[in-house]
Amino acid sequence: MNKKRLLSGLQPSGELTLGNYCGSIKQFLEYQKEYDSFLFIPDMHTITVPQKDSNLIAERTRKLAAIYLACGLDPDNCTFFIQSEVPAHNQLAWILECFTYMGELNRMTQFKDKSKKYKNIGCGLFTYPVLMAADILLYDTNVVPVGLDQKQHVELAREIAQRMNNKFGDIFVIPEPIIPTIGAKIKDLQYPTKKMSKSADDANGSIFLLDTEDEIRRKINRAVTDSDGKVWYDEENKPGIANLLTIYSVFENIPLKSAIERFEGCERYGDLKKAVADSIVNALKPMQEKYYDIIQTKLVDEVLDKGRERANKIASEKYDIVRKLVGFGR
Ligand code: AQP
Repeated sequence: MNKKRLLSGLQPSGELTLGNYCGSIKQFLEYQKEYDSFLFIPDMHTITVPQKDSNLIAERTRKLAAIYLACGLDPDNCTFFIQSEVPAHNQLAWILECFTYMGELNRMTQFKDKSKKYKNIGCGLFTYPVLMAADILLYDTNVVPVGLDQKQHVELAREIAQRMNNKFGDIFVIPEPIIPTIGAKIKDLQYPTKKMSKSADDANGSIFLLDTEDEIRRKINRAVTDSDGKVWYDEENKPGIANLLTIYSVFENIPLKSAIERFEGCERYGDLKKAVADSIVNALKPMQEKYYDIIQTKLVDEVLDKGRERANKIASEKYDIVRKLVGFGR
């Protein structure tokens, strides 16, 4: 029996963070055997906001693929590829744009949030949810594992797919988002009401997957908490502590409830911070060792070349169907 398809990606817009691990990679690891998984690197999405150094995009793309492999994602189960190497993404995005309403894009909260950060906003930032819809729909994707911030974009992809199906017949599979039960929104360690991001202004707020042990311990020690002095889970009134407990539960692989019970009655934030740092270091160390081996070899390029072939074949066939249905060609 053919496996159902999964598609997801991480942008090479900075160094990957714990948030990306908890919201995405952890889920890919869980699902890679069950689904025919397409894990792509959406480099075209990365230029929707200004990049300080464009040379870094290609470098981060290779690093990202090496991290996927080092985390245990298996090229026999997953197709890894780079978005800009598959032209059908662009081609389909244009058609989908013509079937998407301005009002729908105006409602996207990521656009509202990100556009506040920059002076001159490129049109790509406004329309990129449509490119994301093309990314998903080209592969007859059944499920899209994402963190909470991306759920709205998957819902838009569903909406566009339904609209096109109603007009042209069943062209697209309607995708479902999968949101992790814990870790769907890891917060910034310095501003614990904001999400942890690759491109945050203050690097002390984000733990990067390739941070050294000292850096990890230092950042967790400095994490902003509160003056109450008691460890318990209260997202609204104690966001810093709630975030640390969440990170702990993800990296210990235990339910949040068990993490909370483990620290019941604890009155020293230092104890919690030490346990969280230990847990992250233990989980990341083996991955980092593998990463530094893999990045020296040709494996990354071999895997990306093979992925490009497969992705191009599937995506160009789907684009060809849609292109004809909307009336293009002779
Ligand atoms: N803090 C987070 N907690 C849980 N999940 C997160 N994700 C991102 N941050 C968190 C999930 O990671 C996936 C990849 O996201 P992306 O690379 O496409 O871009 P993003 O969501 O914009 O991620 P960043 O890290 O915040 O990047 P920048 O700073 O460049 O904008 C998605 O599934 C996302 O939900």
